[in-house]
Formats: sequence, C-alpha cells, structure tokens
Amino acid sequence: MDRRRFLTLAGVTAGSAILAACGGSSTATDTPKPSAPTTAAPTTAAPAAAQVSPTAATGSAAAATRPAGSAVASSAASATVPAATASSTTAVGSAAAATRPTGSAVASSGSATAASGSAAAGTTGGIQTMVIEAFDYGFKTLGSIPGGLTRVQMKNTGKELHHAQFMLLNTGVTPDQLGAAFAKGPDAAFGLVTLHGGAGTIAPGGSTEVILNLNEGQYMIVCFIAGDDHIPHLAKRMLMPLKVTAAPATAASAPAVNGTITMFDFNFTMPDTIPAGKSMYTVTNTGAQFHEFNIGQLAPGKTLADAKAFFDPAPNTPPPAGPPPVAPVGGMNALSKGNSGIVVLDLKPGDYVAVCNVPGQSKPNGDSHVHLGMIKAFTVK
Ligand SMILES: [Cu+2]
Repeated sequence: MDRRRFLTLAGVTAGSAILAACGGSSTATDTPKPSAPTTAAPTTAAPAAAQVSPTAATGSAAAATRPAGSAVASSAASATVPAATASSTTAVGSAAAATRPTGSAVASSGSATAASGSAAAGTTGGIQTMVIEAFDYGFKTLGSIPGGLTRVQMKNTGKELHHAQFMLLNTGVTPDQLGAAFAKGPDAAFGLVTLHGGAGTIAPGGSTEVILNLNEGQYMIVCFIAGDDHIPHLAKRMLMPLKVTAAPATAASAPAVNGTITMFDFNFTMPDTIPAGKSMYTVTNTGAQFHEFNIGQLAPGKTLADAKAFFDPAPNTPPPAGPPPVAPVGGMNALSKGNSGIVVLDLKPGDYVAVCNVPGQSKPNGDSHVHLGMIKAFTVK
C-alpha cells in the first residue's frame, strides 16, 4: 500500500481555495463544495476544477519544496493508516458526539444568531459545545460562536482521515489576505496566524474531542491531511471560516484534568501511563516552534522503533513492509508557542505513541520533529 507521506502544502492551490471559500463571508456554515461556483477574487481564485486538479496541485507542491509552514500539515503523517485498520480503534468521545448529531448544528446555523443559539444549547457542564462534521472534503459546523471554553467534538464521516486545525488570524488580517499569503507560500501565511489546537487526526467513522479556549476574532478551521494523491485536503477546499464573538460575561470554569502534557523543542513531557477510559489532559506548548500531540495506537507486536521507522524513514528507502504499525486515535492539533488546550481521551488499554509530525520551522525543508526526537511511547491501562 502506498505510504502517505508528510504532506507538502500546495501553496498556490491552498491560497486559491481560501480566497474562493472565504470570499468575504465569515458566516458560512458549510465548506463550499468543489463544484460550487466561484465568485470571489477573480484574479487569484482559479475555478474550482482547477484547484483540485492533481496537475495543478502537484505543480505547486513541487514548487513549494516543503517549506517550514507546511508543518502543521504534516499531521498527515498519521494519514498513513488506512481506514480499515484505524476504524477498529477507539473512537474518542464518540458517545458524547453521538448524543448530538452533527447535522443539528448545521441545520440551525443559517445565521450567526441561530448558530450561537445552537451552540449554547449544546452546553454541558457550563462549557458550550461545537460539533464539527468532517467529510470528504469539507466541514459542517457553526459559522459563528461566542468565545470562551468550547468543547469541540469532531466526527469523521468521510472515507479519509481528517483533523480540524484552528488557526486564529492575527488582528487586522482578513481571510483574503491569508489566502493571498498562502499563495506566496506557507512561510508568509503562518506569519499571519497563531495556531490554537484543534481536533486531532481521526479515522473514518471515528470521533474525537478537545476543549479549546476560543479568543474573539476570525478563525479558519482547516484540514492539512493529504490522501494517496498527496494533495492536502485544504487544497480541496476543506477549510471554513469561523467568527468568534465576545465571550459571555460569566466564563465557564475549566474542567478538572488528570494532568498536563507539555510539548517542547523537541519532545513531550507526559505521564508514562494514562488511565484507560475517559481522561483529560491539558496540552501546552512551551517550545519556540509549533507542535502537535497526535496519538497513535501501536498495532499488536509493534514497538516505538517500528513507529519511528514508519514516521521517519531513512532517505530514499521504501516504506516498511506490511500494515502500518500505528492507528490514529485523535489528540491535539498544532499549538503555537504558549498556547494550550485540553485533550479529551477515551483510550483502550494498550501501547501508544505520542508524535509530532510537524517539520522543523528553523530552516527550509527542516527535519521533521519526529526525526528530531518528538515521538514518545506511553501505555494505557
Ligand atoms: Cu513538534
């Protein structure tokens, strides 16, 4: 089977997708389908068909030579696990997600007001809930939500792996400007945003949950994962603007957590053992670069060494034979320096790895964080 590699952000393609998808609207409730008419930014937004054409994407990916910014994207390394294998793994938070179908959020989000009401209605334990359906290729969720602590529940109804990365645009930056920056290259684009975590990579049919403290401002929710065609889902318009309005006067109190997981340049400080079943950990990035906490469950008989060889193969070597040694079971998407979020886990007993698939941002084509040591084994029991 084909190894799905760290993906390269197809800069021009992604930029066009952002421009086309945003088009000045911050209240979209559904990622525009590739077949949707494109009305925005005529000079830079290619027709939808062109944006998703393998030829166009491959071309821009080659030109981009995997710059620093493609980093986040590389969660896609988890993308190496095929659906069939991964679907047998624990669906984190699936029970909670199942109690509130993703469709309900979408159906009621015709306007920002309605969307906010819907989110409030999903409040549990004083924390509002935001349900995201990730499909091939797009998101269905609220277009607007009040700020503050937010339980983000993502369900993957597609046939490919997906995640939901939250990027907060810097003050004054518009989605159009972000799109134009992506067209220049990821370096330019990632200078315009901070990364606020998100729902980690999950297999088709699975669910995962994180609790984020959303700031007032303009976010973009994106999926950087690429499938067998190596085209990031972002380039297939899997992105959505999210307007975060002022937080309510009375803030929800943070839930009790089991502990803290710290990400730094380049490893994790975390417990060697995590309890089976429900648990919550605060994930904090104290490093200079941005990092992510992806969780992979090791297949029976597989070890940390197998996972390392899989995520960080020696140059010009074929992928290890046999099925992937790990299956993605969620986690926390990339956080910029100083940011944190809570990962909500529901893990089965077994052997796992925590892995950051971000490439180094210190130089062009920097070594992957896995290569630099950012992979760690832990046990669930
Ligand atoms: Cu990292």
